[in-house]
Amino acid sequence: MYGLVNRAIENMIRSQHGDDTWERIRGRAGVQVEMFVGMASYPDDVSYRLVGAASEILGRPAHELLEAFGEYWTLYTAEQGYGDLFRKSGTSFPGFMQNLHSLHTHVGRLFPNLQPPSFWCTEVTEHSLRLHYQSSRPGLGPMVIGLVRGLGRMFDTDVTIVADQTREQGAAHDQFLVTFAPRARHAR
Ligand code: 1MF
Repeated sequence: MYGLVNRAIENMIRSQHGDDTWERIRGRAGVQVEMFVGMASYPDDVSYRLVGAASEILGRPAHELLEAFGEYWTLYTAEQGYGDLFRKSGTSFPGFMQNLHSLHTHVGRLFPNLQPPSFWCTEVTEHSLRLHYQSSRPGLGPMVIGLVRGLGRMFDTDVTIVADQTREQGAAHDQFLVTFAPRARHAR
């Protein structure tokens, strides 16, 4: 995975738990790299080991950390110069969701080592949709829940997301039921 992902993991841990905890997690994960380069490719294993070690040291299940990381990723990348990418990919939450695939096609054209997952939507109504997620990487469904929640925050939209079918349970790919409503503005 691109170093940008590992850098985001590192930043999240450093900002929430401090530098010492990060060093312990990095050590437990057996990661020798002291500074991740955003545009360099690292084996996926590095990211999985970091999440596993963080889970042990922080005493939180990996799925919880992945979910938190998904939410962090949307904020982090928007802040790290990918804000334009987000703005070009949609002006509303449901619009963005339906553009996730073209966003990855676009990023994949710029960065040839990207192994982007596929996202597509079915059963779209005014307030709900079914999100399909297919990835070459196992176990990252919880991260998608966080990513979608992060997008909800970005678009001031209340979002509920529930995993409906999962690869762990034998489905061909993960599916989520997403309901959403623009957040009511406070009158004043
Ligand atoms: O293969 C990869 O390295 C990879 C890295 C990040 C593939 C996908 C992603 C993004 N994706 C992470 C979960 C992957 C799960 C999986 O593989 O099954 C999050 C996708 C996403 C979902 C909802 C909303 C927003 C999302 O991401 C937006 C995004 C996607 C990619 C980038 C930035 C924002 C990106 C940009 C530059 C990259 C790598 C990824 O590489 C760099 C970095 C710095 C300099 C040059 C290239």
